[in-house]
Amino acid sequence: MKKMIRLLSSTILLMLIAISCNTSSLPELHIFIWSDYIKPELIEKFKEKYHCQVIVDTYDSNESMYAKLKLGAGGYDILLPSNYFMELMKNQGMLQPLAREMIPNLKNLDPTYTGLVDPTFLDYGVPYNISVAGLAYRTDKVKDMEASWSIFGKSEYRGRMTMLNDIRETIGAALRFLGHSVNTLNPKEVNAAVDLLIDWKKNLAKFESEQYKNGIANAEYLIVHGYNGDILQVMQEKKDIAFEYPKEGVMLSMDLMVIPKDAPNRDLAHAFINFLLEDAIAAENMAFTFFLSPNSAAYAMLPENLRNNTSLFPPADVMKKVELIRDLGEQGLIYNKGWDRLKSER
Ligand code: SPD
Repeated sequence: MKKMIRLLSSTILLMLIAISCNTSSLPELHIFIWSDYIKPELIEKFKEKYHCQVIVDTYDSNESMYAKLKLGAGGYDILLPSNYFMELMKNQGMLQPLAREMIPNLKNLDPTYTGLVDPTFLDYGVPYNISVAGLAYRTDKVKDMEASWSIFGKSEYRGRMTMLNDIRETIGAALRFLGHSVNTLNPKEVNAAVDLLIDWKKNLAKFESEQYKNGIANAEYLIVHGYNGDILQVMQEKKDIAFEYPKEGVMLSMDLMVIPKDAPNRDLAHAFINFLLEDAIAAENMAFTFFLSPNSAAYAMLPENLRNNTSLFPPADVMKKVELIRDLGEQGLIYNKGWDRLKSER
């Protein structure tokens, strides 16, 4: 019996080595992307179609992705910064221009959304998803919900609420509440927003951008500031959760697929971008991530419940009050300083 087990284990070991030898000769695509942001089966489809390996690393904020790259992490072929980080990275020479002729599916993009950014932007990045952050709450526990950023000022929910660990989104929420632009460069306005957040912080469990999904699913948190697609993902499993766009207005950001300057596999990176822009692939991905991919050709392929979903496609009255978060250059450092002040406050 022992002999049999030993024989079996060495056969398994040999099989594993054979598999790793086979795959190690395949070309590799390294992607660095937000968590829960791509359907895993699509990665498998891409691997089969292009006979390659795909290695996926994830991050939970633009800031952490950027810091990791600045600390020397390299070897990535695809990154997914939001528009305002893409601009910063482009200006710092961290990205390479795209070979548009290698991405014929660019024709599928929806001009309603691509038109939100300067056209020269699209020389370096291809819009992947649009996200709009808002408020999610437990309908079984919160009976007096008001679709207002001021909800975080309510001590009644102390310790059961979270806001995003995202500098521009969170300071932006307070700016909108105070009636200012999310792109203001007026230090007084930014400071007033930070003061307000310091006040709200007393009621928050934490600033967090990933675990809040589980937290609201299991009712550890009752009200969370979250990205619309992330919340919609949770709502598929839990029926006692609703999503609202605060009445004072919301921020929109566009995450774009970009290729770093030193990408080891530029051709495969272009193939990957083109693959994700295929209408059926984009529709399948949207039905998994619940984020809006600005791909007009894909909309008709979405399941009925998503085609008319206002959390996915913000309605006209919300779009009227939406502001795109923009890169503010050096002057934007007032937001980072404000954020440090907020974080250091007890
Ligand atoms: N779970 C991934 C969510 C990513 C959404 N986009 C982030 C935009 C930041 N402003």
